[in-house]
Formats: sequence, structure tokens, C-alpha cells
Amino acid sequence: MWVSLLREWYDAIKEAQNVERVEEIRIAVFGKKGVLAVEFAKMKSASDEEKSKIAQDLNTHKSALMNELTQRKIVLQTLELEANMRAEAIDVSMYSSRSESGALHPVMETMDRIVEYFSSMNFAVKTGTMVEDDFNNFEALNLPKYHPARDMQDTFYFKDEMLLRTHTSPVQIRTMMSTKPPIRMIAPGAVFRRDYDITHTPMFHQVEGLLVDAQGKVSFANLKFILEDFLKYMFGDVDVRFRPSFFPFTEPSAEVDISCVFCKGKGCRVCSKTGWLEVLGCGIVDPNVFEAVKYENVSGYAFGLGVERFAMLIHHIGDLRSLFEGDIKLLEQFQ
Ligand code: 2NL
Repeated sequence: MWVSLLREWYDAIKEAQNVERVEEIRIAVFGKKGVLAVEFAKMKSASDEEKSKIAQDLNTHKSALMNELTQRKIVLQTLELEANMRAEAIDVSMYSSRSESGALHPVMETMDRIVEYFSSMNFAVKTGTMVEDDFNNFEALNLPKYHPARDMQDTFYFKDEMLLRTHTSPVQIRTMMSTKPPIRMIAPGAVFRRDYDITHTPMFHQVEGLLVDAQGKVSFANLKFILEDFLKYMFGDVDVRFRPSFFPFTEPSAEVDISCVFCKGKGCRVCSKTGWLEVLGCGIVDPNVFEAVKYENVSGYAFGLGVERFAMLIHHIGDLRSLFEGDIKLLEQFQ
């Protein structure tokens, strides 16, 4: 009688479709009030002879059923795991409409535009090293030791008179020392100064230009023409003016202004009500510079500009430091 009763449970185990059902069966068969417990209890009323036979049979079925149950549980657990993995699988080849492309940083984009203009005018593009020596960065540029103008370009020093270049002029010095005139070049790159406020960062980018004529026939008029043309290329229809100024490496020297791009020259907060914005420095190369690089009977012009300042005026950015913070919200505006 109990054998047919137990047979049902073998079938039930085989038919169980999930782990929860297997657990139900386990309780129904092996639980305190389960089938086996009931059968063992009934055994008490049997004769001793019958008892040992029934006990033997029951125990055989007990371990057989437990074995079936465990096997079925493992099979169902494996099937469930596989089903879950299939359901949670990520299709890496699936198309996504949310794809974003990167873009050049506004400073590099501006630098490229500057380089593009001067390349079109046959200026060679030259680069050097950011760590320079005192001669290339200062001495050769008519900035002798203890000259007060060095204070304006205080920088970061290493041992043996090595330092982080304060301008890209050392590239021009190296070029003149290693090449005969004529020279027509620009030097774009990162430079370093001990400065930090709304208009200054300790690292910024410069483009400097140098033209040296072997016949000594370069004039301020040549310099004026190319810079006016360049500034109109960069800023569109602006007015350009030259103001006398001073640099140790040029004589005469000038600072160049454009009419304010914010108020069109009417006067506003950005141009301090003057209607003008200073954008470059330039001049005729000082004879002391040519002497330092052993150039004779030549003449030349030079200029220098800050790329971040150009980028700010082109993109109407208020604080120069925001160009260095890497804030994605700012950078996304220039895609
Ligand atoms: C500025 C002004 C300037 C130069 C840079 C230069 C280089 C050599 C010889 C002579 Cl090798 N001059 N460079 C000349 C005038 C101005 O930069 O305001 N830069 C941000």
C-alpha cells in the first residue's frame, strides 16, 4: 500500500517544474508530518518480523527519494540560472541613438586657426622644449640677469639654470642659432609663468612669430600689414590700432588693439569703456637679439600672442580659468 503511495512522489519529483515545487515536495515527504514520518509511525503496530522488512524498504525509499529530490533540484537550479542569464544578457551590438562625439578644446581649435593663417602666408611652424635654459629664454632676448623685466615673467626653476619657458621665443632663438637667414616662422606652444588670477593661469599657450630678412629690408609697415590682415581673419570686420609700448626684445615695440568684439567699439564692461581690446605685442627685433645669435646686417619683426585670450574673445568666455577646468558643460558649448 505504502509503495504505491510513495510512487506518486517519485512522479511528483520528476514533474516538478521549479525549485519552489521541489521544496514543497521535500516538506511533504520528509517533513515532521510528512509521508515518511506517517509510514514509520504506522510501522509500530506491525509484528517484529514485518517491522524490520518495512523499515528496510522505507529506508531504501527514503534515500532514493532524497537522491531524486537533490538531482531534480540541481537540474531546475541550472535551468533557472540559464534562463536568468539569457534574460539579463546585454546585446553589445545593439544600436544606440545616444552617441556623442568629442571635439577639439576651444584653445586648440583657436591655435589651429592661427597656425592655418600663418601657414598660408608661408611661415614655417616650429616647436621646441618646455624646459629651457637661461640663455635661450632670457639672456639672448636682451633680458640679462637681474634685469627688472625678468620679474614680470617669474617662472618655475630647476637646478643648473634650467627653467620652464616663459614664452616660445626660445624656439626662435634656437632656430636662428642653427639656421642662416632669411627666417619666416611661428612657434606655437605651452608656456609657464608664476601667475594666477581671472586673466592669468600658470600654464597658457602662445603663438610667437618671427621674420628675418637677410637684406635688412623689413619695415614696421610689413609688420603692420600682416597683423591687420591676420586680426581681420581671426575676428572678422574689426578696427585695428597700434600703440607704442616696450618689450626688451623689440625696438620700437607696439601693442595691438582691436575694436571691442562685445560692444563694437561703443564702450562696455569688458573693454573698460575704452572700445578697444589688447590682443598682441609686436615690434622690430632689437639689435641685441641679433647680436646674441650672431646675425649681421639683417632686420626683422616679431610678435607674440596669448591663445587663451583669443579663444575667450572669439567664444565670449568671461573667466580664462574656465578653459582649464575641464567642465564638460562648458566644453559642450563649443562642439
Ligand atoms: C606679448 C608680446 C612679443 C616677441 C614677443 C620676440 C621673439 C624674438 C625676438 C624678438 Cl626671438 N621678439 N617675440 C616680440 C614682441 C612681443 O610678445 O604680449 N605676448 C603675449
